[in-house]
Amino acid sequence: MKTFFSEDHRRHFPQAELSGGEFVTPFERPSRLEYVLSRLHERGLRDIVAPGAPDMEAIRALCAPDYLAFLETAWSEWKAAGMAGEIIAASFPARRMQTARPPRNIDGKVGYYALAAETAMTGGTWAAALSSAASAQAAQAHVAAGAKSAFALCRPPGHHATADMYGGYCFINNAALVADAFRRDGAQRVAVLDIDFHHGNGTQDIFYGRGDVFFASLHGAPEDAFPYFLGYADETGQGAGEGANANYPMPPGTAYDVWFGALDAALARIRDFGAEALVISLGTDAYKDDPISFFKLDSPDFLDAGVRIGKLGLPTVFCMEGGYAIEQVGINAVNVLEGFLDA
Ligand code: SP5
Ligand code: ZN
Repeated sequence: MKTFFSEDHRRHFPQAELSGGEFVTPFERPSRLEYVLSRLHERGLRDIVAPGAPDMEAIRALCAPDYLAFLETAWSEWKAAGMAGEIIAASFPARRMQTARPPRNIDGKVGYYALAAETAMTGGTWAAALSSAASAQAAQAHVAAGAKSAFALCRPPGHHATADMYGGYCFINNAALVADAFRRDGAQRVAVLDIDFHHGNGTQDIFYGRGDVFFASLHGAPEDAFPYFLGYADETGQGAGEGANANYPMPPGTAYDVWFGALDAALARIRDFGAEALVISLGTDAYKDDPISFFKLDSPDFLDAGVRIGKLGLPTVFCMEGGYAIEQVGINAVNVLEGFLDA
């Protein structure tokens, strides 16, 4: 399996994450990918290539134009306004306020386009987000050209980003770009399976009204876990998308004995849907020692999950998402890939 990876991910490295009322070094940090790269090498998965330039047309087809313009110019506007620190959202269009009028003021704009305040932006964020999207697009192109699978070692991650909002460490939805690209390349039906600990609210939102892309997510229940405001089991899609969304929320302490049941249920739905291509949002934060999550998967469980996914036999693109027990991120992510290859 080939890996697509860009060194430009390093351009996104904010100093601050708002966590528990303090600023901490972000959990989502560049060193995460060092562990994945070194594990890939250790396990002989050494075919690692840099993507070309991002396909901006495809990104513009997915995202709102005003949102992309915001991401591109946010840092210069923030600095021009005399802000001393990194870009952090503080004011949001909450219930019964105007949600369709982006302010002119950059502090207002930041809150308008943010879905959470933990995620900081800096001068390199836009370039890094584009390089992450480019890795996803290159992995998809490789599979569309006939490879059975590919690994997009994306950073920053993507599954919390909607077409017009950032947050949860995400800016551009890489998995959604891949699913859309498979459709454009001729797959009639595509499935996205999100095994990151957190609900893939962005991916769900993007495809919620569409019947051609099935979305399934295994995650910490919204009552207990970020992103808190989406991810319930009764969210099943709407309009043409009715029946093409499946959420498997699970409570604190959930271990593999329960989690794999949800995985099998999601895989059965994907098979019944008739998906011709598969996108995996590959977060490893369901791991037992993850510092911000509450599932109890162990490293061998990720291997088994990969086997189960591989048994679908679909052309598959893996997109890296979260996972913050950083010394184990490589083992756990590569275990999924190796399980898939063994199946
Ligand atoms: C891609 C991804 O995994 N994004 C996750 C974003 C989670 N952000 C908010 C987490 C809040 C959890 N606070 C836990 C404090 C632990 N001391
Ligand atoms: Zn996550």
